[in-house]
Amino acid sequence: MKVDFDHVLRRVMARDGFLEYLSVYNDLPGVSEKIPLPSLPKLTPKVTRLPHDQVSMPHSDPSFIGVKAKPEKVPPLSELLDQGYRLVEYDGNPHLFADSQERVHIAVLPFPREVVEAGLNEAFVDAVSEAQEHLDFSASNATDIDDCNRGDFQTISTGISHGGGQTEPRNLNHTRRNTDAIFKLSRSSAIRSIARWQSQCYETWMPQLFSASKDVLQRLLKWKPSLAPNFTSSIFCSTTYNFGPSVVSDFHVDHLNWATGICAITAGGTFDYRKGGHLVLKNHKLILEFPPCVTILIPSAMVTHGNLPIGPGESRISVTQYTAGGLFRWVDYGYKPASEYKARRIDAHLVPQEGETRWKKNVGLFSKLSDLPIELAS
Ligand SMILES: O=C(O)CCC(=O)C(=O)O
Ligand SMILES: [Fe+2]
Repeated sequence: MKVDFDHVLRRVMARDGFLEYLSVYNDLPGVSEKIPLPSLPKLTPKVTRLPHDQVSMPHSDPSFIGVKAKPEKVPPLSELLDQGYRLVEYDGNPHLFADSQERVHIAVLPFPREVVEAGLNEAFVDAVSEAQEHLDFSASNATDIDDCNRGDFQTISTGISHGGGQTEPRNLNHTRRNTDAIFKLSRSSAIRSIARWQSQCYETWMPQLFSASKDVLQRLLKWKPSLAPNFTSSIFCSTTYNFGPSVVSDFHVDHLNWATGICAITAGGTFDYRKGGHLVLKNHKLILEFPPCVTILIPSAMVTHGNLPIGPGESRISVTQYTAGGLFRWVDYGYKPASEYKARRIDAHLVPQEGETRWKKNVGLFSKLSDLPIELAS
């Protein structure tokens, strides 16, 4: 019998007191001064404190996107350990990494057990493999083995985007054939549940950043109702599917993502997560064990990240959701291109210094541990 994973997830979320975020179309238009925290029972994540202050992380001058960097190979585990990297084992519980200001910076989050036990990983792999058979990776907004700049694997991106020469925000274009395959994939119950869970994780652990991302999506939908989000249950504007057999990314930053925004990554496949597939974070010298059906939230425009290889005969896929920084710029600049916005301002010389103010304000949206409904082990 076919399992509806999204239904199982919603049932578990309702039971556990998660705020069910039903639709991105709710509460339009949506900025509220005070961000209500999800009505969760106290959670007891593990917390690791990092010595870094997020304010000193890399960002572009106007602070909408990150800084472009050339991808490079991730050194082998033994070399990373020699360089002083720390291996972080996965123990099945939520694990938060906070910066020196006690702000949640990175989160490693298991999927609810009931959904995994219902066979999520297998269904995720099946849905992605089936789409891969039908997709044409030589078409636009897809990358083939040879030209994917994050590693040797095929990818396809879909959703609302802005940047890279587009005159205004729009849905990424796909051929008829790819549109059909993406539609089928994104309607599969495995992918719908992953999309919902990724957005829910963002809301739970970084509620203010979540709210800013939701606000941008809602404003965009109001500005141009023909824009179509990938999922009604997720506030992220874009999704990238990374196809197997071996998704092992080089060290990279996703510099076009919102400078302080989160990329939610969920892994799948058949591999020994104690031996490979780890997410390596260069800025923090961390090597995170990353099993199938675990979701990791990272600010992917500021943190250089990549994977360790998996073993021969193993397979690994991943799906990510994020929002492009160009979309935040479009909304902040009054739904105009940056050139037009600056040309209309008589005090255009102030625009660069406003970038620094924006950066500090947005870094302040990462939740403080003390603001979250959590119990910290003393
Ligand atoms: O698969 C992963 O763990 C990382 C994927 C990633 O960083 C990306 O798609 O940008
Ligand atoms: Fe990435």
